[in-house]
Amino acid sequence: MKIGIVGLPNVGKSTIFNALTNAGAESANYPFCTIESNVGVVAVPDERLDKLGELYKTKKIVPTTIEFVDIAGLVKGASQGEGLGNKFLSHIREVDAILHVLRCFNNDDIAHVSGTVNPVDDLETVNLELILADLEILERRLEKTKKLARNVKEERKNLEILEKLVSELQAGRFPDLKNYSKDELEFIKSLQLITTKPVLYVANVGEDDLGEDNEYVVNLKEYVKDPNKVLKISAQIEQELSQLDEEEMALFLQDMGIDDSGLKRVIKSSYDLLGLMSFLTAGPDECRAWTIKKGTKAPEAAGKVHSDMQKGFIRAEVTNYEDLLKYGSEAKTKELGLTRIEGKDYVMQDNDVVLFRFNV
Ligand SMILES: Nc1nc2c(ncn2[C@@H]2O[C@H](COP(=O)(O)OP(=O)(O)OP(=O)(O)O)[C@@H](O)[C@H]2O)c(=O)[nH]1
Ligand SMILES: [Mg+2]
Repeated sequence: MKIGIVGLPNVGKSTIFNALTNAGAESANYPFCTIESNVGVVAVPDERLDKLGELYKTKKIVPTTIEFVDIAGLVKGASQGEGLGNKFLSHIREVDAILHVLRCFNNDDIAHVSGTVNPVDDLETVNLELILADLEILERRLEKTKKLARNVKEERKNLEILEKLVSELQAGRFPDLKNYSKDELEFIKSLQLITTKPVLYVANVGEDDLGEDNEYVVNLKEYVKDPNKVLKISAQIEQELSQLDEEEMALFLQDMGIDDSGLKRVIKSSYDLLGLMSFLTAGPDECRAWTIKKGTKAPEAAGKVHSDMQKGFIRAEVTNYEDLLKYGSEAKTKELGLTRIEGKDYVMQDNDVVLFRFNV
């Protein structure tokens, strides 16, 4: 999974990126500090893997990973070349989801490009630039497709979709994906439009504002409407947290009255937003987590592990992680009838520890 970070300059994108990835990207108190994009990969923290590792005396633990891409700041008029322009958006065309960072902290020492802190205005500014950048791409594609559509039937369908997308963007809003069929969505995905990707708005608040929502966050949540799409984080605190070991982190979080680090919350929200889950494989050689879409059936999940396992899929032997932990071994859960044999129509569930049987 890949996640791209967007926002105005100097709002804390690189600070959050660093806190999440420990990648040490440059972050400083001036706009356009980031010019070239930064890429960092993080392991998705999963305590189940550590527990399984102990149980199986595993040689290797392999968490699933997420890649974050931190890019330059967008400003009003970027599509006309203002600031650093918008060409750098190409670095996030391939991502699965967008983190849109909004400044929700007061600090006179940190310059705001428009002079006042107003996350709703900022959100509209950046979203408009994303819309304009996608329109640029669509208009070029539209020209090409119009020519092709004269002879190719398939392209006539695409032309219709392109026109519908353009009209939504021209009206100043992100395309509503509910209005498109599954086939149409497939084509839309291939266009790599930023405005059709799921977005998580990150409210970057001051260190004292993690408890109750400050006025900026209240306004932002009201504007965005769906509270699940707004995640409150203090970039500065996350930066400090990322320097601590696990024990110190737990104490620090307790002191601050928060449950989880920003990384864990970003990951959890992104999984929810994208409809993802992970299943586990476990054994003495390796304990590993695998990311799949919710609703994935066993053979397709097996294909994540190895394409042969999907091709030659016979069955899945599934044990619930909690059961495995409680009874201490697969032999015991088998004896108790808690390890189930599932066929090709089985839909993978949370906490499944799986052994795929296959034949090639
Ligand atoms: N007080 C405070 N300062 C912050 C916070 N987050 C970021 N900053 C500061 O704001 C400045 C800009 O942060 P960056 O992370 O470089 O911002 P950016 O969005 O990557 O900026 P560009 O790369 O220029 O687009 C730095 O001096 C940070 O230390 C925060 O939560 N609180
Ligand atoms: Mg930056």
